[in-house]
Amino acid sequence: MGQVWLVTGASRGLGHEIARAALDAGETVVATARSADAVRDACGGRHDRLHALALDITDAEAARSVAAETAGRFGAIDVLVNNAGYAELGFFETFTDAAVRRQFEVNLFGTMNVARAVAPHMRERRSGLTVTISSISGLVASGGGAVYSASKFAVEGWMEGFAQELAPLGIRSLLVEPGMLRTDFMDRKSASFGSIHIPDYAEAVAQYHAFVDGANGN
Ligand code: NJP
Repeated sequence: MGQVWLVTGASRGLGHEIARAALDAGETVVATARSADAVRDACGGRHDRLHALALDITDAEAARSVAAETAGRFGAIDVLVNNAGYAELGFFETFTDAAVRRQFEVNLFGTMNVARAVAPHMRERRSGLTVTISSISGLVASGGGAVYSASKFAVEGWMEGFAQELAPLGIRSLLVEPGMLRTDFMDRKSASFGSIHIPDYAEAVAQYHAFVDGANGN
């Protein structure tokens, strides 16, 4: 059975690749995304050690239930890959307040929901590894990435502190700060863009969109 991994955002992109690599290494993987079918399809159907579950990370109760089901069924959660996230791309003033809050709801509070659901199971066994996918944008911000960076800076601060609280209880933590990866991240399937038109930013925003379109898929 290997170790038991719980991966969020495993229907596509980095989460899917991590889930796949863990399966290939002989681990048992509970792979989640908002649709369990999407996870299963991405992994090419059924697999003995793959358990696909639906989890929208903004739903704290669902996160608790996925963690309980995983620990109940397999006796442990050895590795949590807290990966699910997306980007609100564009200039700060072009975002509604609701869009900014949605960014934090998923990237920060959603990621916290999953960690809060899993930590008790790891504490009970005095063992575990939490891997949190942050971003280079959690360390350095640039125009067009203000809102996304704000959410990932928050993830960095939270996780740097939480890691120290977990360490004495035998739980290791890893914060990952990737640069640009060739996933759906910059695609309109995943990313959202500021919706408010502000003439002062129009030219810069057009240049930024051209940059995103060029980077998408590369
Ligand atoms: O993105 P993408 P990545 N609840 O769009 C899921 C960070 N990062 O793999 O439900 C649950 O291909 C979504 O699932 P679905 C980035 O911030 C990336 O690149 O089917 N799941 C899908 O599986 C993120 O933290 C780059 O829509 C939710 C997955 O998340 C991580 O890497 C650079 C969800 C997104 O797959 C993985 O992103 C960087 C929700 N509410 C950091 N919302 C980069 N790619 O360049 C979304 O610095 N998902």
